[in-house]
Amino acid sequence: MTTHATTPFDDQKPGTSGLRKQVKVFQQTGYLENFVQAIFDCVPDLRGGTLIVGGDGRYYNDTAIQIILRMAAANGVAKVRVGQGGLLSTPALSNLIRVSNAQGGIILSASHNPGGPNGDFGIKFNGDNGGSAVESVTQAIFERTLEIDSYNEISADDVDLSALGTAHIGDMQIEIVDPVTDYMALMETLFDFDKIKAMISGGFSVCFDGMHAVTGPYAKAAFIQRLGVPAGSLMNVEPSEDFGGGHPDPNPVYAKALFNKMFADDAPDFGAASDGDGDRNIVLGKGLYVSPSDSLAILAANIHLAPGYEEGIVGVARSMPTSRAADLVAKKAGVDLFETPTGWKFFGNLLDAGRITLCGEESAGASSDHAREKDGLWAILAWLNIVAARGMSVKDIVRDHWATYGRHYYSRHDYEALDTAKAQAVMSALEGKLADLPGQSLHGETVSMADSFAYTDSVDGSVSRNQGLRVEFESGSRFVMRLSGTGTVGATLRLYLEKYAPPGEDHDADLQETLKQIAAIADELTDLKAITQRAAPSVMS
Ligand code: VG1
Ligand code: CO
Repeated sequence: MTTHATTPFDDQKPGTSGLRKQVKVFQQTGYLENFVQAIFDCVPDLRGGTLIVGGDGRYYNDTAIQIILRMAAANGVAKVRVGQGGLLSTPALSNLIRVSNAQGGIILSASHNPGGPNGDFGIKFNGDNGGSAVESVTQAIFERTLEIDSYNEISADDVDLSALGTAHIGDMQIEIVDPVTDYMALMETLFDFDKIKAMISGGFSVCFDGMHAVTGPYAKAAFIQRLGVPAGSLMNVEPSEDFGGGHPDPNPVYAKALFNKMFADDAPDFGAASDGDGDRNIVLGKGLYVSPSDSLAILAANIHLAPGYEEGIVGVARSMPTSRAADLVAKKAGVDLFETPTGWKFFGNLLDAGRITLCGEESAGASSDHAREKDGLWAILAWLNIVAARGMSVKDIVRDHWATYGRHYYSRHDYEALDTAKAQAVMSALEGKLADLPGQSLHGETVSMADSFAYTDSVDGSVSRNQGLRVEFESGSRFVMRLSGTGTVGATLRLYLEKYAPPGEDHDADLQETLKQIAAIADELTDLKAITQRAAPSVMS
């Protein structure tokens, strides 16, 4: 074993989803190693234990895995299970931790951020429950990165990850596993594949966009091999190091090809896409995009139609900025609704404690107690199972949901790559006004509540503050503003807009038009456009 020097870095506080930086930053001597050594130092159970490693296949995935393998061997890990070709989707890795009784896993991904030598890279540690490490662990890892000045590594040749099998570095065993098998076995226990298959062979057409990212192999196994979807119905299902030069974020801008297809005259019955690491999903019907917040609510209202959820749900959780559509479903079902800060890690404790069955975020992530990560393909299969069980189109299911519960018009406006100081100035402008807002009337809307969201974990009692600014109105409308924790260039400001139309009211109005007034109030209170010098958001989803 050799010990190498590493320079501690003081700027690598991980964000919502692990440490994400530009590839160039990760390529600095000792940078990745610093973070990885901090993981081994802070999670002593890994010594003598099992570790799962894999990533979304982006540029630097292979290099990083070889480094991690040599460091794992030097730090006394007994066994590493790694996905063939270095690939593992985030939900599949989460599952593999659980089925392997591993002590943790390292996910190499920057999710929806672009890849390639000039793109982004990321690393995240998940604990033995399969979920993102809790804040106390991520904080300990971060603090450790600031103090260590060396890391351990065994010198060894690169391990061939291209074929299934076993290898060794020192005393450590490396098992190269198929990334798809265990995941598909889990899906088989949850959904009625035969029913979905019968619907597809009856002429129901499906289109899936893998965005050149990690879900390609999973989609081929599920859609082509298991469900009989024609191969030509799948787009971009070969993973590539730079995601085909694209941005693997399934939104109307970056998944434009899919959107165009689903809004064309000859649109398939069902369209879906997943992001870089396979944890997010979007679902579209003919001429309709299902808002992720609505998707969570509709899953909550219908998931009992899938065999794995026959007994119904025990509770639902959503991130704070996610629309309150799911709240109404939980209320009607008589189960608890939890509102957590943005970022999947906050769902873990609730899932482990058996308090919730489903959880989701407005950013196109949903999942259930089958995993401890959001799970893109799971959500897509859940939708297909529901469509098959109800015998209704996606559009009719959505419209029926609105007719029953009302519609939450909802949109997120992202202002990307802002000057950090300006983005902070916008947040401060609003924060300074919060206390005086209640009771004020703005453009005919009266403020009922305004605060900086703080969350108390009902399982372990931990408190997370400053999780976004929210302004609610008596009409039931609201807006939320927060800074992204996953961007790597400057700052990204997210403005979340929501307006509720109860059952019986118009549910067909233009989305952005409906939300215009709330957006204008947000702008007026923050001077957003004047401070950032941006006339319009970078992305509206
Ligand atoms: C974004 C989303 C958040 C999600 C996070 C990680 O975070 O808003 O809902 O949990 O990405 O998703 P932020 O801090 O940039 O708003 V993923 O698919 O990148 O694991
Ligand atoms: Co992701």
